[in-house]
Amino acid sequence: MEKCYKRHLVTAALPYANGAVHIGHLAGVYIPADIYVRYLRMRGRDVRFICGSDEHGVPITIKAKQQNCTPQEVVDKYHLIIQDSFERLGISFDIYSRTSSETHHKTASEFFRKLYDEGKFIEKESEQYYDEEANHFLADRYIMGTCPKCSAENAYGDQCEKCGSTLSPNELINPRSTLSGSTPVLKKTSHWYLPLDQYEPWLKEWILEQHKEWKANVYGQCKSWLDGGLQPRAVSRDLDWGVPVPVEGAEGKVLYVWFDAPIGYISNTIELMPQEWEHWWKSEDTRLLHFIGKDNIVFHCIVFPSMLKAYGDGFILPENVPANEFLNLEGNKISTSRNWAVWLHEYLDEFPGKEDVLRYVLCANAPETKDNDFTWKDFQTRNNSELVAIFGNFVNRAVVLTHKYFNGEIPSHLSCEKIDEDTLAQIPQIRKSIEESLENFKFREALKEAMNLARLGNKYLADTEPWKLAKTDMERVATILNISLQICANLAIAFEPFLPHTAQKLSYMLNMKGRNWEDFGSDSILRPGHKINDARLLFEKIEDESIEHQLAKLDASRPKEEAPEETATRLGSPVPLKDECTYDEFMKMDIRTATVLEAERVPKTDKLLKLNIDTGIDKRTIVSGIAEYYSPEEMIGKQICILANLAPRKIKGIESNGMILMAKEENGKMRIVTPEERLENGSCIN
Ligand code: B3M
Ligand code: ZN
Repeated sequence: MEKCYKRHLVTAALPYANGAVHIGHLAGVYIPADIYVRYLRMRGRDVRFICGSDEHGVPITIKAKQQNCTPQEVVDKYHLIIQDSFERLGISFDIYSRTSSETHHKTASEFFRKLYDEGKFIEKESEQYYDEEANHFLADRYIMGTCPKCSAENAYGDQCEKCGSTLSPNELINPRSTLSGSTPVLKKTSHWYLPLDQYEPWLKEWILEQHKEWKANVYGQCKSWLDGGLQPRAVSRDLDWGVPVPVEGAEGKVLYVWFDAPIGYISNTIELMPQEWEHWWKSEDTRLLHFIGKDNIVFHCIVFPSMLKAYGDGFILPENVPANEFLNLEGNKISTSRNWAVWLHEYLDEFPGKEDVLRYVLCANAPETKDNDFTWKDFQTRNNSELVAIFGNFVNRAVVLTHKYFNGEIPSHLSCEKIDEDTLAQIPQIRKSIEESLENFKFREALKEAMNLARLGNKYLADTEPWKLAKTDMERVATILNISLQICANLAIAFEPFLPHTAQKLSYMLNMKGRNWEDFGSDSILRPGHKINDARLLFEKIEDESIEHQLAKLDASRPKEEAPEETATRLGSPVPLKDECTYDEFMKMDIRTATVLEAERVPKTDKLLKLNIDTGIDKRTIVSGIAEYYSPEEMIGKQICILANLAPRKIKGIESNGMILMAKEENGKMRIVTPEERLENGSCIN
């Protein structure tokens, strides 16, 4: 932070209201942004933290079609889920609004109109795919086909989710409409374009010369876009959901979602501060920061700044755009459509009181410089061996011993030994490292440093062992506990940005009035004689069962097409062999024939069938992820092969006893394996 800014305007990417928020969003955007904002507030800075739902765009209209409801109903539903879950996690927005609001429609519409009136757009006719059966132009995701880059079959008109390439609909091989399934035809339509090429020299100077300090991933992406040469970009779409293009004769056209969404930052600021918003957006004294994920870099560093530049009128540009990479889940890319995700609202329901554990794990593991992986095992380990064993344990010992020996009153700091001085001297150093890391958007580092403070406390108690001195040297015990409690008080301050619920619990326990960053480093935050409250555990151990439950839940939607070996198949190379297994290991598996007696869909899932089968020895239930490939009717009466001695697992609340053997086709489709001719049920296969 070189320049001394008067105000800090911090935005976090507006989540699409076509689904809930998951851990990938949190680790990439909202947790770092919230830590940063809480830190700035503690430093006494004038900050506004702006966010809201992004409620336009094709994915929302598609979701509405799938769910047989209106786009408004879709966004109403998810806006509330998202808003509520952010609040429960303690993401401290000053405003969380939505782009379907009147203020936003007005702001976005006027923004477009000014650029239009000033001739900042070019109008171009082009040929776009049109679905003649549905009478609909096929914007972006309404069209699917084979990816020209990686040959994946279900690439969207704007992007291939398999290889990540940005596409335009005309590049797709064998395009088809997602509305009717028919082959679309090309039809002329006219749109407005922002001529990004005209802004290229200015962008090159502004980013490549003046913002060399941006994170390497951000700078690198910008450089590669700029080196590749910018093209005019359409800012309107043929669609009936969004902000209508405010131009005569533009019926049936709306602003492209990526044109209106970033204006949402402005509209939401207007809603928050109708009188003062211009000071915030149009003053060189404001520092504007956009927290986003890496897929949003081009829009925030190139498109939106060009829009603001085109608009003029004193709008400031972002001073930094700390974008993160992606978080994977158990080795696979998070996928909303395949339900391969940990959803925030579900987590909050299933782990009540553990908001900060998620904040901790996602920050400790944030994909700051490269993609990272979230695993439930790591979640458990970080909770049990870091939060519980280090932080929680230290605080608990300090508080319990104070009650035991001093009736809950802070004892005086009486003696002074080298270990006391050395320990206390480290606190201001830790503060300095945390500050430096936070100011450089190194949140993992910063959190590690904050944990070092807890480690310091733990080690101090272990080295001084006050419980052993209690019989002989109460003066020494007093000093040790005084110092330990000062460390606890410093912990409450240090963790406020990262784990606000914990910081609050801890300061309640210490009966601390406020948590003031300026006190951080002090050895006398708590005065002798000050009475503290009873000890309460800050963290609880997470048992294996709850991790297994989460893994089983994920298993029900384990990606069929995303496993690495399958990617290899699609690219034309064979699936690599798994590691060697011994004869004995194989013989442990009891594989048998069985017949399906009954089959039905598991309610509220797309992939699962519940099957009752006859194994020749018993009748049992198996839940299997085959609903995508077989209807219940098709399955009844089929002879199948099952792994009969697989440990039972609960899937969607149903106990599944065994697994159906399936073979995977080249295109990722699964087929059941059946014996060449019908056998007795229960025949052993080996
Ligand atoms: N809704 C995309 C996303 O969530 C988009 C961000 C808008 S920020 C102005 O990735
Ligand atoms: Zn592809």
